[in-house]
Amino acid sequence: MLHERLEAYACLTEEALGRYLPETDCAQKRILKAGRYSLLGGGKRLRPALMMEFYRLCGGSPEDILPFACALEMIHTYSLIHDDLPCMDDDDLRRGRPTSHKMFGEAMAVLAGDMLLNRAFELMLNEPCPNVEPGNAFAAAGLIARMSGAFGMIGGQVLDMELEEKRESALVEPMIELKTGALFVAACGAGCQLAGANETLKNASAAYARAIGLVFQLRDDLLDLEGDAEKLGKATGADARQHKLTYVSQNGAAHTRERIALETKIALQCAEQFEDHAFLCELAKWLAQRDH
Ligand code: GRG
Repeated sequence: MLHERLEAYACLTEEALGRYLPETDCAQKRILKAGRYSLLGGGKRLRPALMMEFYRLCGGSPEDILPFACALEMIHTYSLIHDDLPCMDDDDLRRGRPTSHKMFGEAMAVLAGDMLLNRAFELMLNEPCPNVEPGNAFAAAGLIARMSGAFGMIGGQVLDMELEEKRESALVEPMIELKTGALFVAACGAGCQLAGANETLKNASAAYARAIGLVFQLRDDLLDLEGDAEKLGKATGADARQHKLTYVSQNGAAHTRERIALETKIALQCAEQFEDHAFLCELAKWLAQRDH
């Protein structure tokens, strides 16, 4: 059931992403080509799936909120393009293909990321969502904006840079919570908010998101250590090569697995606050042992 529903959400998302960023015959078409290359080039589409699932659990039909689900995927994709740049992680491969700057050059990759970020906000503001109350749409866009910025994903990237300089192990968990966790909080929280869910459900979704965000990143760290580069679509061993301070380098693989198990248990408890929680539970368990 998990993989069928993930696939259904991914299909909905991909069809809409193609529509929301069409190839257009204009003088500046190179930027659209670069944006589409990264946006439509694979990816698990986890954040849109989470947003649509929480919206469904709170009483809505997933396709009602495609502009928001696609906006979040655009923000996620922009962060990956920028994260791969020579001035950041300097990676050659992403989702099994050359990174944006390898394909289009560094300047165009910076612009492609910026363009996707702007298009995301344009979608949330301009694309009609007739079954969503405007107040809920504003609040969801506000949450997504905050979780993408200095108190969310970008803040996490800054902590990651601070970590490289200061090597303060106390920064590792806050860095993960922001850099990786914040977009999961945005996905789950926006799904609930767009449906007008009550505070109890919104809090449960935030706690679930926090737990799976940690599980996701710890699993990512383990995969970098011992995963299969072909399945992952990117090189492994980067953290060790760059002497990065990560949860795994700090605590070891065995303790990391124990922490993953603990956070998965927390995620399952949070999921149980929703009536039809099978997908959320299966997703949390899969994230704890994924191989890509
Ligand atoms: C603004 C210059 C500038 C940079 C932004 C914020 C940022 C740089 C980077 C953060 C991006 C990042 C690598 C976050 C870590 C989370 C992570 C492991 C993302 C990969 O997510 P998946 O596995 O990717 O869901 P797919 O390819 O499946 O979509």
